[in-house]
Amino acid sequence: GVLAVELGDLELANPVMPASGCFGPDLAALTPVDTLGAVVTKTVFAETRPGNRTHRLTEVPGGMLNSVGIPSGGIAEFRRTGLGGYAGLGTPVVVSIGGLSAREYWRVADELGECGHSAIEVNVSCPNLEHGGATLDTDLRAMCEVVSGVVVRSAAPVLVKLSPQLHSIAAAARAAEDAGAAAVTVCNSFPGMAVNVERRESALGNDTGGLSGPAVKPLALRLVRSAAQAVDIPVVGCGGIGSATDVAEFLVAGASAVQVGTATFAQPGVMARIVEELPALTERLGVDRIADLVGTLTPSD
Ligand code: RRO
Repeated sequence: GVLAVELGDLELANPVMPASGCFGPDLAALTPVDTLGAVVTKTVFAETRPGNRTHRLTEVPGGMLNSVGIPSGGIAEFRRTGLGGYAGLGTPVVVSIGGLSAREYWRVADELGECGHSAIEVNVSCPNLEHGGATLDTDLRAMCEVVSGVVVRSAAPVLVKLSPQLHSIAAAARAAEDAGAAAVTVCNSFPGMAVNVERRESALGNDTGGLSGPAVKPLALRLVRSAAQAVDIPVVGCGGIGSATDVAEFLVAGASAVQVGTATFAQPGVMARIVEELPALTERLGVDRIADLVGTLTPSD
């Protein structure tokens, strides 16, 4: 079809999927999920985790801050509940996995086994989970160890979700490619915070959080461009996407597919609407297939 895209061996009916953590089974029940290119689960850990204290979300101008802290029921429950409730929705499922050490990531991959999922997305970039003061992907050797270990354990393609605040997104994307990643997702939320001046407190229970939404879109676009120029594997764009035009911008900048996160909080139907609007936009932009837009950015006159 006009909207079909490829992420390596993974074929998607269209380029639109939710960002990890932004689309639980509850929202899925209210949405025509089979219209999406894929669904992406909340990051799954090996064991149960409670997540951070409350005040996990706060609105800021142009976006949202979160300090959710990856509550997880653990991989055993995730399997028991049919991919955490995402199985059987008629849409490819991408399972986001996390850990505090390489062994933990590998255990999740081992126990996931072949569970009917279409891909794994390795989360090496949660801003609310610091591996010794930074996200895991700031240490490219540690990241590669994690990713290559997941790749050998997975029959399904492995995506790697990267941070926005790296010294070089190009170097990190190349490292993920060398470790066997089928695609990189660029990018996770940006480190941020909001201050309540009356109370002399952070607006978030955990003090700092991850910034997402329209405020980060130009930053994410640039990172997508840099990553796409650096690697031969596809890039999945993520950061402030809320319309069909935004999707086209990310594809032109070099993304082969996109993730929608923050926009789904205010507009649960936003992804379905974007998918509906994409054929007309594709036609208006003068290409036969939406995939023909990927990486077509030219220098302005
Ligand atoms: O759960 C979270 O706090 C969280 C995660 Br795992 C992530 O990868 N990105 C984010 O903004 N929040």
